[in-house]
Amino acid sequence: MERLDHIRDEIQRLVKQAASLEALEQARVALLGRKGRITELMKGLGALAPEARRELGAALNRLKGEAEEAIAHAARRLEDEALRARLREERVDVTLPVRAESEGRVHPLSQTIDEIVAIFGEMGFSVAEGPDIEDDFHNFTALNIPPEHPARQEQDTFYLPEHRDGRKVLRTHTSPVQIRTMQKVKPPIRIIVPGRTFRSDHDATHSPMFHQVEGLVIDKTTHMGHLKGCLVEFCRAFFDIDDLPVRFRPSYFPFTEPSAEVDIGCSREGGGLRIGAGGSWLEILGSGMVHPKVLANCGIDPSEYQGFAFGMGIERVAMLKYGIPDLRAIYDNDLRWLRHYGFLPLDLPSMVGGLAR
Ligand code: 2NL
Repeated sequence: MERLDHIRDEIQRLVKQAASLEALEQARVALLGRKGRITELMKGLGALAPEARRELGAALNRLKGEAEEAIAHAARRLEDEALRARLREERVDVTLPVRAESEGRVHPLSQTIDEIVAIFGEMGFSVAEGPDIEDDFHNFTALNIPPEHPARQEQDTFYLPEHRDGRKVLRTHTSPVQIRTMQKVKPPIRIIVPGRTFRSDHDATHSPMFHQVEGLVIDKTTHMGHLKGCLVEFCRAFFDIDDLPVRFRPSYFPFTEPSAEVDIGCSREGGGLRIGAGGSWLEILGSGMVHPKVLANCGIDPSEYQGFAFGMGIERVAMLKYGIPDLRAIYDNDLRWLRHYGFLPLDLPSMVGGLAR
């Protein structure tokens, strides 16, 4: 019993002194391990008379419990201390600016998409997305594109091998996402659809994979005035020129009626091009009132609803805005090019203080 009191003091000393979880584990082994002090005493119980064995056995069990409790308590204390130390040391200041020497850049196409999304976002549009691989109905038929239309030819469109439910195609525009939205959502609808698109075209000014943003607004009384106001506002915000001239020129698309091409003012001097007032025009968007047949194809009653749609090429507007001369360099992933034309990660596009800085 005297030895037990002695061990009890030792437990308190060992456990208090343990400065780390490793040291505590050593103390546990020294007391409760296979050859630990308490374990050894328990092994010796068998040699005692029944009376003494019962008394000492009970005392040893109590002592074992106390030791386990003290060790668990110390372990919790050490874990708490370790966590507090980490929280003290490993603080991250999320308000710090990006390091000037940071290598990462946002690709100008991503930056341009973010800017376009920010502008239309302020006008109440949300972003919709859909699959790159489409079926004939969503990519062509629903859009009132006739079977003999050149866009449907093998030459212009990437078709996948014949499939059990017909021929699949790499979408040639992002319109199928709008078709899917109209099939699914009861108007009012106000979406923009940025994304990858594919056409069998490859030269200095065409890439077989490129990007588009299309937009769609459907409501009971949406009219051409809304189309014009929305797109004039967009052009001026995107190019950051308040008095940018914008004109609507009659055109034709199978999926809109009437249709209009949108031009912005520019000046051409000595082979150069400057966006802004200047007597010349540059086409940047296609648009129109959604054809009643397209609405009907999507299960929307054209006598109840109407709306407008538009589309633009992202590479083209990115090249215009940021003075990128060569389309092909956009996809080369040349880090020198990215360092020159890319954006810092925190150069977030916003309408406050201009979109691009
Ligand atoms: C262009 C022209 C345009 C649309 C795209 C559209 C989509 C649906 C219904 C009706 Cl679901 N129209 N999209 C309309 C007019 C023009 O894009 O030049 N794009 C680069």
